[in-house]
Amino acid sequence: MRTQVVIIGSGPSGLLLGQLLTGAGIDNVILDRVSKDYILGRVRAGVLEEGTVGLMDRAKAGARMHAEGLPHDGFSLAFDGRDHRIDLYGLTGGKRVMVYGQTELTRDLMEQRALTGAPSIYAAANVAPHDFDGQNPYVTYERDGINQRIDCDFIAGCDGFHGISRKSVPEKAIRTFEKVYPFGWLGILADVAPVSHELIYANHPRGFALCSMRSQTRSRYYLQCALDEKLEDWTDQRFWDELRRRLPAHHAEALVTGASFEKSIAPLRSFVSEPMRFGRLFLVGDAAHIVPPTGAKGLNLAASDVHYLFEGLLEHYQDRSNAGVDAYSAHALARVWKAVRFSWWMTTMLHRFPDTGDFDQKIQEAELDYLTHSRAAATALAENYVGLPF
Ligand code: FAS
Ligand code: PHB
Repeated sequence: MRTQVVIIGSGPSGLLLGQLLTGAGIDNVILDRVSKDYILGRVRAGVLEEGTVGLMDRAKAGARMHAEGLPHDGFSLAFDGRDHRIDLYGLTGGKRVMVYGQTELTRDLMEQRALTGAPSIYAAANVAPHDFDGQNPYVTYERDGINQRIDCDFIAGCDGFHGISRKSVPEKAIRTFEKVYPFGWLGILADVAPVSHELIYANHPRGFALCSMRSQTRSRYYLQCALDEKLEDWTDQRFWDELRRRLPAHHAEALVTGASFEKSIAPLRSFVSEPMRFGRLFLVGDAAHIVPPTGAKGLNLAASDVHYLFEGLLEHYQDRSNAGVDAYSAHALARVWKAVRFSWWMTTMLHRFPDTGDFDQKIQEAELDYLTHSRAAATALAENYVGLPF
């Protein structure tokens, strides 16, 4: 088989890139090692920046997002028993975010791709990129016990943090930066009305809590937890009791509880690998970088990587220019590092660290006090949260 671009990974990065390429008449094949259902069974992000919304529209996959997604003009910081609203819309001259689950975004992209007939191969084992430092790269994989090969012009490594693409790059050619946080997030999904119409990020002496949602009838909550916590130790009742303790009283009293249907613990890390291009292999999304979800940046960074790579590939095929693909890594990393900084800053400001001393605690309090009393400080937070320009 031969195609123009092989995309390894059928998560948001791979599917969004695939849709944009197909729409531009650039042939591509998506490979994933798991099934569609497995991918749709993962519960992850919930907040989309306007840039991501725009790319979904350009990929002709935005209809349900606009119909069912929830535009949000602000969110609240909760600490010392009170709420402090960050007016995203007012502070950024009319920008907002869209609350719409990654699972649904992925489903929409899968459905649109199926309509185009562009090939996606699931349950592809032992996927491996080859000869990407030359002019004739190719990808091999195994399906139903038969070894396959796809020759191509370019390979997009959209295979996430644990994927094969970054691991296929010679160690001396790549530099990584990492910070692992000493806690995780215990998240649940429950079909109960959200405690508030907007998100609440709570800083509490017992630990961070986040109140989010997927719709007016489906809530998504998170609690900061120790890394050695076990899911089986967290009954729904224990979760709800702990969440109430970490919220201001009026929210704790209003909290609607019920049976959870998803419960998971995710570790938090900041990770960046440089560069993001190796000859004809490009790393995209989580394959190249990871952020703690506190800033709601993971999925949105994947989208901006896709934007830069798609524009570069479009230029290569339509204008016979390699300027875009040559600039991909520098362009993507410039935006990645600003989002990594913002996600680190939000995480550091809102979580309790095991070694948080009195001085660190006073700095956290001063940061929150400054944010809620200075328009300039709140504007800086708001412009990062809605997403810096592509
Ligand atoms: P993904 O990891 O989504 O997709 C990679 C795909 O590649 C997968 O389908 C995988 O099966 C496939 N793959 C991997 N190895 C392969 C191989 N060798 N061969 C073939 N295929 C292979 N972001 C937020 O903004 N907010 C959040 O709240 C949030 N919560 C998260 C919770 C968890 C537990 C995790 C892991 C991430 C979370 N994220 C969050 C970040 C997340 O949303 C990612 O940014 C997003 O999934 C990135 O999409 P992709 O780059 O497509 O990678
Ligand atoms: C979510 O709804 O899953 C979500 C929202 C905002 C975040 C992280 C996760 O910062």
